[in-house]
Amino acid sequence: EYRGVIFDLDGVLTDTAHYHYLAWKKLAESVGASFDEAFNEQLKGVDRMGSLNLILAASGKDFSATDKLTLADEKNLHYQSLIAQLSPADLLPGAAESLQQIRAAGLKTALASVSKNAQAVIERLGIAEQFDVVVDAAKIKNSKPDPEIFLTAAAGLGLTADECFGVEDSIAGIRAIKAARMFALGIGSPAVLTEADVVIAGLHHFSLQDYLK
Ligand code: B16
Ligand code: MG
Repeated sequence: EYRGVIFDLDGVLTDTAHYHYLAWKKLAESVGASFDEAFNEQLKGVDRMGSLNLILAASGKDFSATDKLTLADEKNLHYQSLIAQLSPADLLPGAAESLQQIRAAGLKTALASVSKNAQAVIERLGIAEQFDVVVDAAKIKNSKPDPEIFLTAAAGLGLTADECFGVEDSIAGIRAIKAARMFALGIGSPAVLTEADVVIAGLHHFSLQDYLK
């Protein structure tokens, strides 16, 4: 029986995935690396330095550790300017209702985001109080697709992995959920999220009773 639901943030509860995309695209172009939507799918759910390393590898040039830190800061400043005006109106359709549905059914909720900006984002969205546990980059060593973030969230809820299921929009995130041996609900396209157990287009299609075991 499920007793907890663990949510990814970017691309699931709000469309910050689009802002990450815009910020990485600008950075990739500035270093002469090619960048498109398909490549961006590989970056979703991957932490800041991990994403930067993938982009720089595609540029074919060498960058020092100092250059990398400067580039990562540049991307983050651009990203932060894009999310400065986030408000509850930026919750994706069905996001608030899904959280309410889960909590009304007596299940717990956790957030599992590798973003260092996660806490600021949920505060601006007005949903920080809707989570029993928030696990972000500061609390884990290994980015998705490693299962650490989902296992840490389950442990924080006081639950075992098989008492939880995860909700994710990224390939790396679905892999992390499956590596944690949890049921994976994908948000997006079944053609992209091939390893998810069930895929829905968005949380406006979320129905808790469909996933209960
Ligand atoms: P930051 P998630 C991830 O968040 C994003 O999907 C990914 O695109 C981003 O690079 C990563 O956070 C790091 O974000 O630069 O803000 O620390 O999907 O796990 O909620
Ligand atoms: Mg995401």
